[in-house]
Amino acid sequence: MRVCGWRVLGVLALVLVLGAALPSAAGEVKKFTLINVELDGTKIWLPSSLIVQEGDEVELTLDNKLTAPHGFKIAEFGVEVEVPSKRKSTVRFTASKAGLYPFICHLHPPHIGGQILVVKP
Ligand SMILES: [Cu+2]
Repeated sequence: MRVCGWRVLGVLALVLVLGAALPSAAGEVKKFTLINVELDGTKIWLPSSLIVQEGDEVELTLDNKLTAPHGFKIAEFGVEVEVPSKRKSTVRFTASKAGLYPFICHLHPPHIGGQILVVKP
């Protein structure tokens, strides 16, 4: 009985390892944290490129480290928020169609945005 128990544990451990190694499936919640920083006088949301699969739920935590409010907008997916200074905001949307879509700070056009690449599963 004892050996059998260890075998079960071994199989469970193998399943966990394989599960962690497999690529994530479409339709999962993909979570990212973006940080708003200033480099040489330019404000930037980092990371500036995100990649998800079509159909994914995407959750972005926007961490504004700066001393003024900044915006975050992805027009294609109806995302538009203002993040107060030194605060975090979380937005969630469905990446419903494949393509390359820009994100920007709609409060300050010179503020550097980025892009989200939505690929077919
Ligand atoms: Cu801004």
